[in-house]
Amino acid sequence: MAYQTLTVEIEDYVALIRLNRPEALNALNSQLMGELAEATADADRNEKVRCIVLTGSEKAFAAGADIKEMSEKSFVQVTTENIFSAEIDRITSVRKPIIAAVSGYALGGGCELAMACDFIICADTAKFGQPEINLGVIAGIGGTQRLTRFVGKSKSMDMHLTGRFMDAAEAERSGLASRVVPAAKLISETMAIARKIAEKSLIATAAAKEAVNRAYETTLAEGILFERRSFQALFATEDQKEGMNAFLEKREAQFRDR
Ligand code: CO8
Repeated sequence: MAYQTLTVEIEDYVALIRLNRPEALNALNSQLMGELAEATADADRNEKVRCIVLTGSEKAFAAGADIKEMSEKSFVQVTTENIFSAEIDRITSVRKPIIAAVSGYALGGGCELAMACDFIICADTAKFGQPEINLGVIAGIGGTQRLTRFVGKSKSMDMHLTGRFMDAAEAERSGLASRVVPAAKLISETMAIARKIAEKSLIATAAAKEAVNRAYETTLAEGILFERRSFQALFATEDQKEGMNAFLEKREAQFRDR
């Protein structure tokens, strides 16, 4: 399918989705969010895709929601349109792992979009921020909740109240990004990580994703029970037998998603 605000390339079972509105530093407008929800759902259905990488340009992952598109909206409009909430929900309901590869600015809705992915690898040039406070508003697609869960209350408050940016080193140190890589290697390194994930059993990666995400939704005891049941259920798959037999036979496992 052809998109106007992003591109999709599929290689080695990894879909690389690039946001592509360079004239606005990949600011998220309704067209981009609609296309992104469609592209991720498409990748989720596509048998040639086992992991997804979402990225932007070297200068910006995304500089936030499109301020031009939003500025004149009324309270009634933003309430009835419920902007971007359906799109973010569609993206977070994708079963396959999604890695955000962040270079340059990930601000406002851009930071929120990166956090809605499963984990973030960033370039040493990355700058994260929730500067909505400077526009007289606050984060609107999960930032106050997700950033707080990533980095804790103190740093999250600091970011949301002052609008300051966090650099790559601080993002890694505080748990927002899982790894920092040199900017020139961001895509190659992230694609290598995605290819590694793509080699695993799709049933197991989806179960791992679901169980980790559960940690944000429930109590420890419920989460542990959920994990235990998922672990036990995986013994009904051929991939569990293949994975364990391959280890014992000292060979590479050949997972077949069964
Ligand atoms: N929206 C629209 N256009 C943008 C945005 C944006 N968020 N960010 C940058 N642009 C445009 C600029 O207007 C400019 O366009 P033009 O050349 O036509 O004037 C072009 O991109 C290049 O930008 P700059 O010239 O400003 O580039 P600089 O390198 O000087 O600065 C910055 C880069 C620091 C990233 C700067 O552009 C900036 O501060 N941008 C805005 C960042 C921001 O405030 N983001 C938060 C937006 S609000 C938000 O995300 C709310 C999320 C929740 C929404 C939920 C919906 C309900």
